Amino acid sequence: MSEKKVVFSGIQPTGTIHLGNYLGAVQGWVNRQDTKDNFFCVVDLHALTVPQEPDLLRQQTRELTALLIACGIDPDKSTLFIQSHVAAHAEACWLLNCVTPLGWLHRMTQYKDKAAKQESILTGLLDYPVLMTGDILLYDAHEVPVGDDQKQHVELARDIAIRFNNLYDSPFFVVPEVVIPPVAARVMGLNDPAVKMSKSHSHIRGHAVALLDEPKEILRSFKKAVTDNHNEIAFSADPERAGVNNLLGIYKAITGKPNDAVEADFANARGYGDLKVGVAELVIKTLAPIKARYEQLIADPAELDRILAQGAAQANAVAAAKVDAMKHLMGLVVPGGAHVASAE
Ligand code: AQP
Repeated sequence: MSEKKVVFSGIQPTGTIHLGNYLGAVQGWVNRQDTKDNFFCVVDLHALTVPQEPDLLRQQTRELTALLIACGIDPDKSTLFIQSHVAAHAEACWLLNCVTPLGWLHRMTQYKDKAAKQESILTGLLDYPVLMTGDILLYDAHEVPVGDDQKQHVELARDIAIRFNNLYDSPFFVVPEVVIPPVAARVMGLNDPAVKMSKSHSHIRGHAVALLDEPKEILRSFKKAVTDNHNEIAFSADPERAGVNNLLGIYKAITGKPNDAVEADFANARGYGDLKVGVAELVIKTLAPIKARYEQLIADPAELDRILAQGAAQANAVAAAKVDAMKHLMGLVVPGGAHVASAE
């Protein structure tokens, strides 16, 4: 058996991923591929928790898969798959619903934020963290690398795992740890540095930098980034200076340099204009090879289908056995279930 720690992480196909998704999540996934046993999932079932246009969702799901590979996810090193291709995810969600107190879900801040923006709140939106818990627990993931915004959901997954173990069989589930990136855990909107950069705000011009944006568009978004009147290029925790802090944080996350080296790179800048152009040029240079590789992949649908089938088969081999064992513990008759009972 592999000694490597198991990692699970997911991303929603709700639009082209942006610099926040890339620096807060995907870049870390890519960098840990050789040292961990990774499951990376395009979580299309999660996307359904708010209304979607069916053809567009299908298209975005394929595009996101291609984009993840273009970013450096290697399907021969990591298991890359679409959530709805592995039926165990929906099944695990139902089973875990039946051990999760409703009050735990009402406390989730992302639910409260998203629900406040919906005219009619779907049950799935409230249940989103339970589906996510199933995603993680099915693979006995030790680590869940996510941006800061998902921390509360992983903590809930831990609580549900412990509750299930206490009710049925300890230690049936591995209790997962959240892994937050040391930098870029929360990339903020360029137009409003008080708000997290988000796919659902991408329609606001200048808010997000999508990974497939044209260089001209990227430069324009950075040039328009909201800053302040202090005219000092330095990291700061002052909310008034969040815009400059965000620009420096993006630069730091890409270069991997410490704070003083980042500030030194801008020591001769004539003002925020130079800072904005400097960060934009670095982002453009970083995204150019990703965009080129993406164009090749998306032009070859048969190869994408092959990769997706391979990922689904690998994920299914793990998840189907785990969900059968869950069913058995909870008192369900698993078809041909002697193998589950005899594995005890
Ligand atoms: N602004 C961000 N900074 C750092 N990390 C971020 N992530 C998202 N936004 C930022 C991380 O990206 C991963 C995938 O996120 P997701 O697509 O599954 O869902 P999300 O967190 O809801 O991302 P968005 O862009 O805000 O999407 P919408 O608008 O559709 O809800 C996660 O690890 C997340 O933490």
